[in-house]
Amino acid sequence: MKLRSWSCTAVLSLTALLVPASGAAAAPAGPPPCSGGSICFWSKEGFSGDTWEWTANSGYRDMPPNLHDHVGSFNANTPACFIDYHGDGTAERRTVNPGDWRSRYLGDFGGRIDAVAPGGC
Ligand SMILES: [Ca+2]
Repeated sequence: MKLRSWSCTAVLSLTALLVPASGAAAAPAGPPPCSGGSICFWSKEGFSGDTWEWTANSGYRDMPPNLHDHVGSFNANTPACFIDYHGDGTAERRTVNPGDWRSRYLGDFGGRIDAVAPGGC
C-alpha cells in the first residue's frame, strides 16, 4: 500500500514537470537575438546551420560561400540592402529594416542573395 501511493505521487510529479515543458515547445519560435548594428544569417531555415554575423560598419560584403544563394533564415538589427546579381548586369534588391526577420527564407530571396550592403536599397 505504501509503495502504491509513492507511485501515484511520482506520476503526478512527472506530469507537473512535463506539461509546462511541452507547452513551451509549442510556442511560436522567434529569432535568436542579434547584436545592434548587425544582421545574423543562418544557412538553414529555423535559425540553424552555419551562421554569419554581418555588421553595417564592415560595409558592402559578398555573401560567404556557404551562404551565397543559400540563406535559410536571418534576423536584422540594422538597415541593409540584400542584393541578387543577375548574369546580364542587372540586380534585384530588397530593403531590410531593423526588427525584420525570416525563419523560412530559402524559398524566397534567401535562395538568390549574393551580397549585403549597409542602409536601404
Ligand atoms: Ca544570386
